[in-house]
Amino acid sequence: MFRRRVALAALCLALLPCTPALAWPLPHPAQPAAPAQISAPAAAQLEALTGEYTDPVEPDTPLSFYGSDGKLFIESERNIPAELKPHSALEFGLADSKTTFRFTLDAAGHGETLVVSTDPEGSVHRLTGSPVHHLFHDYQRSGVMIPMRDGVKLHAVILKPADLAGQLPFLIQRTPYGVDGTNRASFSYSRPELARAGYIYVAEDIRGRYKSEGEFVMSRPLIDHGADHHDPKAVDESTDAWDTVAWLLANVPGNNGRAGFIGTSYPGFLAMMAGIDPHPAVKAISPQAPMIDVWIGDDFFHNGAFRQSYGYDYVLSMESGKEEVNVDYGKGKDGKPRDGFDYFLERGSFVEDVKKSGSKLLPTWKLFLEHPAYDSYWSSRGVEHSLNAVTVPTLSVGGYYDQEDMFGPQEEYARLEPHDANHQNFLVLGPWRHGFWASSARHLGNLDYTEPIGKEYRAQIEAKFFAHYLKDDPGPNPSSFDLEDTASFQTGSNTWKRYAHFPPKESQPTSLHLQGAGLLSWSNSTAQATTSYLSDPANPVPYRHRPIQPTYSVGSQWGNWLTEDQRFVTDRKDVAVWKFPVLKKDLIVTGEVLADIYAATSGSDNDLVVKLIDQYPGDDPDPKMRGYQLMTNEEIFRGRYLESFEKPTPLRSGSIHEYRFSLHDVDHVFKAGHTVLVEIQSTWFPLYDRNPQTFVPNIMTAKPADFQPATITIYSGPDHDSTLQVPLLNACGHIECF
Ligand code: PG9
Repeated sequence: MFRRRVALAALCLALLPCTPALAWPLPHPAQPAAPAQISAPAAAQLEALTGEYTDPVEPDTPLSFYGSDGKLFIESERNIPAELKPHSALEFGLADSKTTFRFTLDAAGHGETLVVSTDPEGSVHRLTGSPVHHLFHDYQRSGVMIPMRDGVKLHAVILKPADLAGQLPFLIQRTPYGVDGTNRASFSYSRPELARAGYIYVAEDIRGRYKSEGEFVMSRPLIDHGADHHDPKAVDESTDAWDTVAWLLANVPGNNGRAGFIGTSYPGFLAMMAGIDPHPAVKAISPQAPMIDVWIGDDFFHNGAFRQSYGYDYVLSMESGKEEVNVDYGKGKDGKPRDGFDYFLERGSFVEDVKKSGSKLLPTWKLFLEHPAYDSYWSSRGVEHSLNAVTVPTLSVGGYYDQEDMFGPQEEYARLEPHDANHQNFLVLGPWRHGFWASSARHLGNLDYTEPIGKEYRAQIEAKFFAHYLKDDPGPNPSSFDLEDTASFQTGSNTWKRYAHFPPKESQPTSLHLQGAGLLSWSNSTAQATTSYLSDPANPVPYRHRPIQPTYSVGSQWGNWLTEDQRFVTDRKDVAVWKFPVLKKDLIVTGEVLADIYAATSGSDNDLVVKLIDQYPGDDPDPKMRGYQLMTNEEIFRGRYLESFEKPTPLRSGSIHEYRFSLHDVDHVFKAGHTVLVEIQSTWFPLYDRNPQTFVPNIMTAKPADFQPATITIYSGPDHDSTLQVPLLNACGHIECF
């Protein structure tokens, strides 16, 4: 979930870096304890604190403090000026939040450091210069109810910059997560570059959410646009986008007749919908981490494997009412918050999760229970089937470490690319978690990008994209939009790359063979070999370090799990490992990684999880990365769907089956001195429900006795050559050079 009305800690985990600069405004601030009344500080005291304070670890959103009229103010690039209330001579707070700012003074009595109470890392900001002032337009807010063709009215907030003359385009975000908190401060905070550029910003509650009328349908299927476009009762997110644009053009003066859509995740899907059969005024869309198909590869299933903890948590949060509710796993016997691993293991299967939830049967839970396979209920929600034209310039944005919708943006770009005769299909990929390009951080978990890549993307690509296609005057040449096709922040080398197509034509799919004895090699071995492990559903492999908190709870580690060091599971007996010799030369892997694995099970159903890992050397200059096992690609496939996603079939026990599936795109340099690992396992819990490993018609209702250990055997050698296809950009003629 991209944007939720949650406390700061959850907000900064889910979306933005936990830097104090982003600690406010909160949409619904918690009520602070009333501070004792302190008399106003003297002007000289305020003067002593004046300055710009920078977090040395995340230096790209410094905080500026200055005195005016006997009051202390704070602002930053993304925070409009706000007055601070004195709690003591050196501690100040914001009127509407619990955030406090505590200064220390140097020997001369001038501000030296600053600690912001909400910064979980406890980082200390240091005085780095004079306060800096930023441009914030005078966005005036109004709330409206916009009628749709079927009479349902949708609630929207409009922000119009009163200080800008001339006609402006609309920038629209439609969302299920509530727009009441949208105002000048929140727009500047969440999209500083676009707010500064000046748009008529519109945020709209979709059907059935928050203050909008009508019924909410999760991932609402598209109607038949050929047939139904003029049927006033046939509505979907595309017609709602159309009707919204039509109403805005007619009712909001000062517009230039153009509209753009932007959004991340669910709002990304909604931005994509605005581009399907678009209103003629829609001139640009940027679907960011959109879900494309929640059964094939996004939020709820991956290749048929059910995302149990996510499907449970998200649906409970979203469908319990018109607004999100918090999900809680309760307390364990020790009185501590319950570990999600135990919570789901004890319940057994999804039907038990639902029964014991204390909630009524929610619509999407019902769908999970009654339609576990890819039938028309799911395929009708799959947007990829409708992506057969680039109707408007489209900027898809995705993260290589997106824990929710990694598949969506990659698939959207790939589906549109063959139809892109006019070069209007663009892609930006970077090593971000879900939506993390909204932050200006240089770090993601333990990863150090060395630059604020989100900020660079927003300023150099996103802002220019919308200016180019929407504004009457997009600005002088140096600021023009110049992306040919794809921009990717390549990990390992930590550099931005631009490609005329993704994957670049030069990248060559190359087989990495899983040989016997745990060896990875560019050549196939002449001898047949097998690698086996016992997969026991009673003791599944955790997908991330335990304890596992509810997905979006305060302090949840959900956001960064794809970047976690895999050493916590590599030595398990139910994880098979193949290793490449230490690299002599950098290995540049750019494009889609494919798994092609020959495997057998002693049971009649199974899951295969395949991970490609960059193992750092033991003497890496960064102490926290020494020996680190960083996943670059990973995916799961549920064996019952090998023949068909629509009709699951049992696997023949002992027979060898070929599992061929995508591990998605990557742009990574495995550096000389590093090692490449491939790992295969058959559980990844509780993100994925456990496969009973004995075929049952519906895994959602599997009984405890159905869950059985099974021996999984992976084959290597001439007849059954298990490989990973890796797209090499720097193949050096003789592949052994690595
Ligand atoms: N990943 C969230 C979601 C989107 C669509 C369907 C279900 C979940 C989100 O962040 O909005």
